[in-house]
Amino acid sequence: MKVYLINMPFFEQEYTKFSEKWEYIEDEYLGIGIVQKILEDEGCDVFVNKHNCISAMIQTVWETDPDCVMISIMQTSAGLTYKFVTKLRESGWNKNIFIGGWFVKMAWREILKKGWPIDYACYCDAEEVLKEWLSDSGKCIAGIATTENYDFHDKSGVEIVRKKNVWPENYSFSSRIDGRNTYCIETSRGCPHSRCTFCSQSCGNMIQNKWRPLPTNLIRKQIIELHEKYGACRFSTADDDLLGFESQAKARAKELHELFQSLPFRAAFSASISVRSAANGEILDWLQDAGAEQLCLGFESADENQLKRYGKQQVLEENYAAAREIRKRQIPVLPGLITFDPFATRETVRKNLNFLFDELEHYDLGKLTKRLHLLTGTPIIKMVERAGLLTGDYLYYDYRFQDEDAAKLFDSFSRYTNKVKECQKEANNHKLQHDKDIGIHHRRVAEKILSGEEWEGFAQEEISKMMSEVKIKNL
Ligand code: B12
Ligand code: SF4
Repeated sequence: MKVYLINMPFFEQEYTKFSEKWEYIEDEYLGIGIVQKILEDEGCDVFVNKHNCISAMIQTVWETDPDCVMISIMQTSAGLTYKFVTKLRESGWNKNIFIGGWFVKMAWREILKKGWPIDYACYCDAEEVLKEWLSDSGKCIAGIATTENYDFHDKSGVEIVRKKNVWPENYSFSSRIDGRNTYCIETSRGCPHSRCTFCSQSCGNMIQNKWRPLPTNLIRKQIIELHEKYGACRFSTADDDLLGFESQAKARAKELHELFQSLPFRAAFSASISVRSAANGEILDWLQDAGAEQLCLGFESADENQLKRYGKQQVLEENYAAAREIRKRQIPVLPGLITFDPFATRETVRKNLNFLFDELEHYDLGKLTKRLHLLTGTPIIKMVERAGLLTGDYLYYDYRFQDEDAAKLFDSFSRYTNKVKECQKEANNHKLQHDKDIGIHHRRVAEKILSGEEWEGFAQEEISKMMSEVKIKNL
């Protein structure tokens, strides 16, 4: 079978806006690489899309004439994919279109009900179903929905998929490209909590028992292979939660420590762990000693009500305890903090920014405008809808702020961000993205805005100071 494989391009992501892009996270896509590897192993001819424009993609589909166009879709590429498949059909192309990825996991019902001109929608991981589909594409397979067998999937598909999920027994390596600084690895799948109201894992988690570790011999194999093939020594784990359930997080940290220590070279890695695990100093010590150089932590809020709204597992005190332990060890951290949501008030924003500035000494510009993104299929959408604040549709939901003051604050932070962004970019060009002397100016302006006083003149002065500091630091 000839397949044209598309990782659908998407609009600008938050990570890359300013200084927040984590050095360890490169835009590497394990999922689509796994799809490619499975297809190739099964003897398919795979053409990987290189365009980021719809007309060029359509032209290439006609030129390569595949039996099937396969597309990986994220929420951020949903609108573009809809346009693409519609236009591809309008151009007269009538062979199979097969879609998958996180947006499909979350929105396959809407996709089929709205009559997207596609043939197959995979709402689980490719390892679980793709081989079976390749051997008989006419079969009804739990995990791959079509318009014809919609009712079966709607009624029992998800449950069957979860029960028959055998990852990591069917673990598949991903196709890779040469020349990265950091390579992604998996050490587990799923999330033991799976209940945050804004997160895809709360509905799209198909992993049995929510979280499953990869045996350490396979992690080791992954690392060694990437080292031998590409010289990789830096790894970024794609796990939602590196350590899993609270009851065994410490044991897993120890196990990973042993594994990294046993490598014939010094490896460094980044990972996401739960706030609860990070509040445990012993766990942090194991990880740091193993080579963890950056941690991603979902604090999400320093406001009790907001934290509850988000359905986080931890309580406020745990956020503070984790911040303390992290600071003590000077571990670079990428804090998840969703400051603005439809129900935020000035007080919510103040608490969140104070937490960021005081507890984490983190002054990243991107954080000032961090707002909740509504992912299709997540529980928080119902809450926003009930409050009459929901706008947009399943392709891209949006919302209004309930509190006028919060709306004004968001507008002021956005305006400040626009004013200062060229200066921040200049700082980034000189590798000053994490420089606290530069960042502190953002803090000052943020505090001025929060105080309700006139801030624009003050911001201008701070920007000028920042500019001269960037120049001086660069001499
Ligand atoms: C690493 C990561 C990133 C990296 C790489 C992104 C990527 N697409 O791989 C970076 C930093 C670039 C990133 C950015 C963003 N991310 Co991100 N990211 C992740 C993370 C933590 C791991 C991704 C991963 O490697 N998973 C493991 C692989 C094996 O799974 P997979 O990619 O889903 O692929 C499997 C299946 O989906 C399926 N599949 C995928 N494509 C196809 C296609 C076909 C035809 C078939 C049959 C099957 C199939 O089979 C694959 C193999 O098992 C996930 C959480 C997670 N656990 O997945 C969030 C996650 C994917 N990210 C998310 C979000 C929201 C974002 C951003 C929008 C954040 C932002 N606001 O800027 C951007 C968008 C960028 C984009 N469009 O890709 C959401 C997606 C929500 C959604 N419903 O679409 C997730 C699920 C987090 C969450 N829990 O909500 N992210
Ligand atoms: S935000 Fe993190 S903890 Fe919450 S459900 Fe998603 S992956 Fe799990």
